[in-house]
Order: sequence, then structure tokens, then C-alpha cells
Amino acid sequence: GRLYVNRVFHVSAEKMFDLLFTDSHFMRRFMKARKITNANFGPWQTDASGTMKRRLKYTITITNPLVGKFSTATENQAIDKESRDGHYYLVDAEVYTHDVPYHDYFYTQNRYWIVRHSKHKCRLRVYTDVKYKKQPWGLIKSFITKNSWSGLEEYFRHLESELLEEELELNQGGGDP
Ligand code: YK8
Repeated sequence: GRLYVNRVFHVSAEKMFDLLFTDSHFMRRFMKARKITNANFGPWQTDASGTMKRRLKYTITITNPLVGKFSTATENQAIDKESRDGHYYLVDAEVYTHDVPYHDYFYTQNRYWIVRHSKHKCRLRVYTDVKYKKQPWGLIKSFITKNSWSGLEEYFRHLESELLEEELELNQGGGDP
């Protein structure tokens, strides 16, 4: 896998979790900028094993010329049980893109770590892996992987820059330094 985001933000761990994993203004704005539409976010629910889970469905707009312009996607998020509110969050997100070529072969696993640094700071790490449900022919596999990495890199670079913008806005206007 690859580490796409690894940075300390002047934002509390709790706030970072809210920005990324609740129906926040930030996420709505970001999705609008990415042309992610038809969003349907299920509520966080605790399953029988005590894990918090939710399911998101949306339509993504794709810029890769090899692929159609849109794809529906399903994202299953789970909060790891080791997570401690306000201190440490580990969110595991599996993303299935249903309408891209070879969609039945692979999915993407994104792991978001939010670790408290101090009262008003946290570190965000996003670790990504392309996973295979069945093994395609070698050439196809490298084709899928290569195209996934480039799309993911661009997505997370954008997410990071929007988070930096949000950090600026949150820390302006005479709040606690
Ligand atoms: C989520 C991974 C692969 C996919 C795409 C498919 C190429 C198909 C390969 C052919 C277009 C928001 C991506 C990047 C679409 C976007 C997905 C996003 C960024 C040519 C063989 C959507 C995170 C996420 C996970 C997986 C990404 C797809 O929050 O290359």
C-alpha cells in the first residue's frame, strides 16, 4: 500500500473526525468540488460485535480518459475498536467502484488514522491499498493498480489541500491559539 497523507494539523482529533466522518459542511463542500453526487450516507451503527459501521453510496465523476465519466460507488466504513474518542481514531474504508472496467476484480481499502497530538492538534495519516477479489491476468492487474494509484493520489492531494484551507479558517478569528 501507500501512505498518501501524513501531516499534523492544527485541529483537534475530535474535530478532524467530525470533518471527515460526519455530514459536515466541509465534506459537503469537498464532495461538491469533486463532483461527487447522489450521496447517501447511512448512519453510524454498532453491529453485533460492537464495531461502529456505516455505508455510503455516491456517484463519482472520473477524469481518467480510459474510463467512463461516472461510476456509482459503495463505501463501507468501520471504526476500529481500538479507537478512543478524542484521542485516537482508526477508520477502515472499503470502496467499491461499480461501473469501471474490471470492477469485479478489485476494491480500494483506505485507512484513516487520526491521532491526538495536543488539545488542538492531531496527526492524520491515510494509508491506501488496492485489493483483489480475484486474480486478473498480470498485465491487467498492473493496469488496474497503476490507474488506481494515480486517481487516488490526486484525490488525497486535493483532500489534504482542502483540509489545510479548513485548518486556516478554523484558526482565524481569534479562537484559542
Ligand atoms: C472515496 C480507485 C480506482 C478508481 C479509478 C478506476 C480506474 C479503473 C482501472 C481501469 C477511476 C472517493 C478511483 C480512483 C475512483 C475514485 C475512488 C475514490 C477517490 C482503467 C482498468 C472515491 C475514495 C476513493 C477510493 C477509490 C477511488 C478509485 O472516498 O481509478
